[in-house]
Amino acid sequence: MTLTTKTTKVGIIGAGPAGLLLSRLLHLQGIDNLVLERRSPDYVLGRIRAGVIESGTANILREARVSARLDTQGVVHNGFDLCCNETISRIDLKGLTGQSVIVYGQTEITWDLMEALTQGGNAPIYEANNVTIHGLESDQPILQYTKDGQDIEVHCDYIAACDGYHGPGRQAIPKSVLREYERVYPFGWLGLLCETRPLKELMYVSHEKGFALCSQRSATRSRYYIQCSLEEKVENWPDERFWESLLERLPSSVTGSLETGPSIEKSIAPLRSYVAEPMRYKRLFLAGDAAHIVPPTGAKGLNLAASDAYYLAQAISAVFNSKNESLIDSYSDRCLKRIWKAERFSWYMTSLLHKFPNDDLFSQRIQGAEIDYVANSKAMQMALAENYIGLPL
Ligand code: RFL
Ligand code: PHB
Repeated sequence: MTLTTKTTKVGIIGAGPAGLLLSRLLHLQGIDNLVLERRSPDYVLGRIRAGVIESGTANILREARVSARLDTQGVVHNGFDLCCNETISRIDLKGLTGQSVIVYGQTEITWDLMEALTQGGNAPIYEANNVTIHGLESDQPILQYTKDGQDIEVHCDYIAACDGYHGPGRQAIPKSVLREYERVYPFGWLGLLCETRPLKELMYVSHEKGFALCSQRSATRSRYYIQCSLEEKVENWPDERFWESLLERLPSSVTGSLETGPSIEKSIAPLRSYVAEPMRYKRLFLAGDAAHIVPPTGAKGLNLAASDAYYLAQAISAVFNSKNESLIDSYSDRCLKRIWKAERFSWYMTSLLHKFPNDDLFSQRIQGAEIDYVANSKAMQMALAENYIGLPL
């Protein structure tokens, strides 16, 4: 087999939100880069994930000049409902903080970024197989991959691993350097996407049968989640069973207005909190889910991926455009400060709203008291709102 050699300033593994956004921001700074993605574009766009965009993330997307559809089709949400059995408390994000969030799917952001990269002549390389990292101890690390039966190596100044939780990037950091922090929750989320009119705002529900969330993608597309056990299989959840379980958990004032319909997609996601430190080793940088996972209850995963990409683009462009290495040296610490606060918030929301199978009665009462406190205290609502809209970049 012949070996083709290429060079680039920044080799990026992964064409999820972190990799695509980093590529776009670097491209706008005139910094040559190459994105390698092992899946096809359709596969990447078929993954149904996040839906809540912080205003800071929206500003990054504006800076990346990929916000035309976000700004016209994204739905601004000024608050959300927090429910416990029949009690509904509105968390007035706008009233409490002066800010809102935008509901706009990760699929749409991914599409907007793919389109911008392709238009800019910097399209990712999809179906790049067996990506491996070499020469991390040198000044020119190498990414090797195969594409259409050809072996290709890319000589890079820097490598950005934006390859998600299971990618090869983090594995390339020696075990003696990496510190890992993890919490695995004893449940998952079963999600259903359907073409029906959603509730007006998002609704997070704590119920004795388990957590539920009513979310949305657009005026005609809804996304719902229910807490499920880790042993559940999607095949055992025909739509009728899903709707029945969801309706059981919602307050009765809402059940009449909930539109049900056939699912377009249904999947189960386990819940995990995870952080890897540091997010840099030599010329390799981790960004997004490659370095950290949050349970989705706080709606922070995509937003953290965006802030990492933003900090990394700033740091790399300072090196190439101003010969200044200070931001690249502080990249990991700068990201981790923000990440740990989002980890705390996501853990808090998860602990507050889910039913923990092994909780004793004392823990259940404490959880009930906490929900009651949030429902009735402006100070608690303020703390929650401030985190939900996103801490400053
Ligand atoms: P991604 O999106 O996982 O992208 C990583 C990419 O790397 C590719 N890859 C490889 N490419 C080449 N070679 C290899 N060996 C490779 N290995 C992997 C993968 O194919 C993939 O394309 O990570 P990134 O870019 O860091 O983005 C992170 C976000 O996707 C994630 O944090 C969010 O989706 C989390 N999340 C939410 N975040 C929010 O901010 N708000 C939300 O409302 C929200 N809801 C959610 C969520 C995640 C969920 N699931 C399924 C985990 C709801 C759910 C149910
Ligand atoms: C979603 O719409 O997928 C979504 C919304 C809010 C969350 C998590 C997921 O907290």
